Amino acid sequence: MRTQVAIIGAGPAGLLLGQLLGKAGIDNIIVEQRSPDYVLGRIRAGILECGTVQALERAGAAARLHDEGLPHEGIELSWHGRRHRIDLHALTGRKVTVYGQTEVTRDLMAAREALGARTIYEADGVSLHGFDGERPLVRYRKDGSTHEIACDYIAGCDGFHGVSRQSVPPASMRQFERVYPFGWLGVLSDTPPLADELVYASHERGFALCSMRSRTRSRYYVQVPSSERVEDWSDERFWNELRSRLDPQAAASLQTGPALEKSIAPLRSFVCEPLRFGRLFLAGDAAHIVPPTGAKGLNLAAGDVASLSDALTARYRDNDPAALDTYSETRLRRIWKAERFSWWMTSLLHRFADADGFSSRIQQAELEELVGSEAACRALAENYVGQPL
Ligand code: RFL
Ligand code: PHB
Repeated sequence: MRTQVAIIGAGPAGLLLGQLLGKAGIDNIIVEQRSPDYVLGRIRAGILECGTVQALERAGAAARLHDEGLPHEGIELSWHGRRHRIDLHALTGRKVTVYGQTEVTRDLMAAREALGARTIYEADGVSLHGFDGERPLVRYRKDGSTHEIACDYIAGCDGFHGVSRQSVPPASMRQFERVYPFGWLGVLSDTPPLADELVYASHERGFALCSMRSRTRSRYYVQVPSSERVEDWSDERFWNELRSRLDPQAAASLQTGPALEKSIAPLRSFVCEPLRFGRLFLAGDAAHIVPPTGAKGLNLAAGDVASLSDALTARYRDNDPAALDTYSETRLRRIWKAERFSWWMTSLLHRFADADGFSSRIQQAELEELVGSEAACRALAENYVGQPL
């Protein structure tokens, strides 16, 4: 087989890139190790920045998002028994949209099918070759035989554990990492959301987040130590823990129900530099991870592939490689801004088991500053809503 761009991974980054390239007339094949149902079964992000919505519009995959997505103009902080609203729209003129990553993925899969573009699901043993030269190659096994895709470029969109970044000689890259000593235990339930907007709670017992997928489906998280096992969390234990971390009014209005999904996600900050190795480009979680506190992961991935598709389009249409040459540097500036914000929001709202008295007082002073200062709220709001494309 031959194509112009071979894309590794059919998560939101790979599917969106494929769609943007397809719309620009650039042939591409996606190679994914899992089945479509497996990909759709992963419950992850819920908040889209306006730039991500714009990218999905450009990809021709935003119709349902506009029908069913919930525009949100603010978020709430629950702290010391009270809730404090941050008016994102008044502070920045922008909103965010609540629309699940699962739905984004579903819409992109449908759009890809309508374009008639090729996706190879359940590809085993995917390997990348020759990206340091002129003729890159992707090899994989399926149905008992080995297949090869010859291409001009490879886009590594295969997430944090993918093969793309691991194919680069370690001496050619630098990696920066922080692993946090806790994770998020998440529950999805068919119950009405706690409030009209997301509630981020900072409490002595730990962080909690009340989010949603629709007016009838909620998504909740509580901070747990990294050593915790999901099997030890009955629904009842989860709801009691969540309730104990909310202000009294929120706790009283929490509606509980059976968990449709329950899982623990570790929290990590990670960046790999650079993002380009010859004809291989990394995008999304393959290149960087943020803790979910700032709701940035999916949005960064969308920003990466929007910029990569523009760069590849300039290369093919105008024979202009300038944007491909600056992709890594340009994106890394944005990525580090999101890394800083996500790290800061995580540090602000979570309980650290090893925090001494000084660190705890500084954390409390910073929360005090936030709820009392419009300038501090604006800084948070600008980072939270993100930039248009
Ligand atoms: P993905 O989604 O991991 O997709 C990668 C795909 O590559 C496939 N793959 C391979 N394919 C072929 N060969 C291989 N060797 C392969 N190895 C892997 C995988 O099967 C998969 O299909 O990465 P992508 O596309 O870069 O997308 C990134 C986002 O998924 C991620 O950043 C967000 O989910 C992060 N995130 C959030 N981001 C937001 O913007 N807003 C949020 O509100 C938000 N909430 C969250 C989150 C992530 C969470 N978890 C579980 C870490 C909440 C949570 C709890
Ligand atoms: C979610 O709904 O899954 C979600 C929302 C906001 C975050 C993280 C996750 O900051």
